[in-house]
Amino acid sequence: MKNTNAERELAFDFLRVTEAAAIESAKTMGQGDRKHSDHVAVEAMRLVMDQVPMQGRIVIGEGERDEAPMLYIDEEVGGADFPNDVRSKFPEVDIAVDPLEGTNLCALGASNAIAVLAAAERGGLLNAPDMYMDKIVVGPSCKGSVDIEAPVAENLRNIARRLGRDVDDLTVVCLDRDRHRQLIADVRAAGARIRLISDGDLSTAISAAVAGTNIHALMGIGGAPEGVITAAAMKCLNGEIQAKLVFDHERLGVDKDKIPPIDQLMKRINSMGITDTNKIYDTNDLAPGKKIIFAATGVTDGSLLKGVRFFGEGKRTHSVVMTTETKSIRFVDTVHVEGGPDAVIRF
Ligand code: VTB
Repeated sequence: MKNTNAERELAFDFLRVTEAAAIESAKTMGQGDRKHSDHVAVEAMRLVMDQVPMQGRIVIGEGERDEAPMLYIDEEVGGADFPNDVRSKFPEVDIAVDPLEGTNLCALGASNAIAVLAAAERGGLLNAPDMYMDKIVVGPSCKGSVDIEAPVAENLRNIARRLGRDVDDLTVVCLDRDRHRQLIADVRAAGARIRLISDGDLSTAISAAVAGTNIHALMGIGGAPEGVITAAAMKCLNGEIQAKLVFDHERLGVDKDKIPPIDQLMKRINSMGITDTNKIYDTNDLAPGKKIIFAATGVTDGSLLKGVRFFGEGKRTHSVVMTTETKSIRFVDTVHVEGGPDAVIRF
C-alpha cells in the first residue's frame, strides 16, 4: 500500500466486504448448518472483495489452493472490474480472512459470531499455517505485563496490578475445551473469574483489548490463523498478543483428522522460514505490517458488536474498522436500505 489515502479508502472497501459476509451468514442464523453458514459468508466475501481496487493476495484464507474453491492461500483478489494496466497501479495488499469466525455460533444463533479480515502491505501478515496456537491477549493497560511462559497466577497478578484492581475482579476468557483443564484450574486457583466460551476466540480477543467490555484477558489454545488476525487488531487497538505454535497434538486432545500430519506441518513451517518450534511470537511477529487495516462485522450479537438485524425495508449491520496509519477506530452502524424511495430510516 503506497499512501495513507489509499489505505483510508481501502478501509471502507473492506468494511463493505465484511458487511456482505455478515449479512449472508446472518440469514442462516440458527439453521444448524455451520458449513452452509460458512459457505455463504465465503461466497459473499469473495464477490465484494474482488471489486476492491487493489492487487490483493490472500495469505490466510479458507485453506490451501487445492482445498478451497475460493479465498484460498495465494489467491489473487481485487480489481476485477478494471483492465490490467489500471489494476497494476493499485496498491499491493496481503489479506487474512475469516469470513465467518464462529461457524457453530452462527449455526446455533449463539453470540459473538463475526465476519472479519485484516490487510497489510506485502509481507505484513505472518503466513501462519492452519494449526493450533497457544495465546494470551491483553489490552493496552496490560501491555508488557504478561509472559506466555509465566505461571497463570503471576500473569493474573500483573494484569490486576496494571488495572488497579484485585485478581478476583478479573474476568479471563478461554475456550471450553478439555485441553484447557489445567489452565482453567490455575485461573480458578488464582481467584479470577472465568468465562468459558464454546467458540470464537478472535472476537473475544478483540473485546479483551477494549476497556469496558469486562473481559481482561484471553488465554488458551485456538487457531493460529486467527492469532494473526488478532495480532492485526492488537496493532490497531494498542493491545498485545503473545503466542506459541502447538505441535504437541496429544496435549490438544482433538481429532487427528482436524490437524494436518506433522510432516506436512513441518514442511509448511520450514517454508515459512520458521526453524524454532518453541518460538514465542509477539504482536509484531504475527502482524509486522506498518499499514494494517482491520475490519469486522457482527453476525450475531456480541460483547463488542451487534449482530445483523433484518427489517422490512433493509438490514442493519454493526462493524468496527481500524487502521494503524490513521490510528482510528470506527464503530460503524450501517443501514442497508432496500425498501425503495419511501423506505423509513430509523435512528
Ligand atoms: C475453534 C474456534 C476458535 O479456534 O475453537 C478453533 O471456535 C479451534 O479449536 O474461534 P477446536 O478445534 O478445539 O474447536 C478458533 O477458530 C480460533 O482461534
